[in-house]
Amino acid sequence: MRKIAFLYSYSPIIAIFVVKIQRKQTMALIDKINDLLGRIENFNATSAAEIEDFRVKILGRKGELNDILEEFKTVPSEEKRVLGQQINAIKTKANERVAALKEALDSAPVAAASSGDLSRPAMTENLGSRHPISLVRNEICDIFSRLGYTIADGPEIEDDWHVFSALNFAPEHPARDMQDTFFIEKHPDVLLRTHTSSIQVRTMEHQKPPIRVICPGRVFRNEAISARAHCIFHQIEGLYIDEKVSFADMKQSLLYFAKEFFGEQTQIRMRPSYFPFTEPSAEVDVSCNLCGGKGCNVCKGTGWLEILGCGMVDPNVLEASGIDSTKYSGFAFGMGVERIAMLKFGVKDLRLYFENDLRFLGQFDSVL
Ligand code: 2NL
Repeated sequence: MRKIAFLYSYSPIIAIFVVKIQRKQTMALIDKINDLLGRIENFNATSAAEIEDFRVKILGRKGELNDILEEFKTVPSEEKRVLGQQINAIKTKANERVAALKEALDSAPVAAASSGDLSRPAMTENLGSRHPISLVRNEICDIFSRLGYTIADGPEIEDDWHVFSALNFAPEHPARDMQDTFFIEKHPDVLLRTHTSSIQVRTMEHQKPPIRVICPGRVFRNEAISARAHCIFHQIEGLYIDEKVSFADMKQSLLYFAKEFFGEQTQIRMRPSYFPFTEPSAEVDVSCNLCGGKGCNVCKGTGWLEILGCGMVDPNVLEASGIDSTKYSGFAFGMGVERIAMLKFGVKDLRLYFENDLRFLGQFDSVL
């Protein structure tokens, strides 16, 4: 170019020629600038890799913008100002476009995922939380594990023997009625267990004392669904059989459980009750830890909350499962997990446990 300038200073004809060539070069550069501007404005990308390719191709060291700057050096000085401004504007536009596309991509990781882009930022994981019924069941099982109980499991579809007959239910007991129990295909010997005692019967049939088992599980009763009742719910039962197991052993074990679960200040009281499978039987209440025993709307002014039923295993039940009732004695207890979880968490309507509303379920994991 210096050579041309040199010639140009010597010959007016050559000078006109040179000016014409320069004009043509400038026009070509203006076309290039406009073309690049159009491509920057229309550029779109669905992946970070595409954006980076675009950035290198336009703004990189060997990119199109540097080519244009190289050509810009030959532009006559009177046109440099306007063209220079345009080139600067392109650079800004290109940088802005890259930033805007990156931003859009970061805020739409799902779209990036569907494009299979491995360089996309990780999507935030929703970790979920444990169900309140599982939390309470696990804590109750843990407490009894510390007393030497092992966890036992059994079938949800049962027969009459393991749910009723072995447990000393009279042949005409109302629990056996179709109104209360779900029978499968109306068969009198295929039914859904109404309590987890059937697991304990199976344990007694297969194990010799000493027996210490805790039996958590789902149970089924033919009941209308309401705030206080459901046809499917969760129970935990426990059984302890050995020589010379006494009512006092039961009382101390259940007091230990109440203090571990509800707090050291908790007291218990026992009221006489009746179950076909235990004699004597009792209901256990814990002191209300909301009002400290003074009486509030949760304990309905009594200062006490009912949490479980228990009793000394009826000798008929031991004998039915092949255990010598003259040598061994034992106690058993049962509680509803939904009810305990309602007391622990202040849940007012049992149906919430079954609706799987994430706003409800997300509240419990950190509590225990
Ligand atoms: C309650 C009361 C109870 C039992 C369950 C039991 C099991 C066997 C033998 C004797 Cl194999 N008893 N279980 C005993 C007393 C009470 O449950 O209110 N449950 C929700």
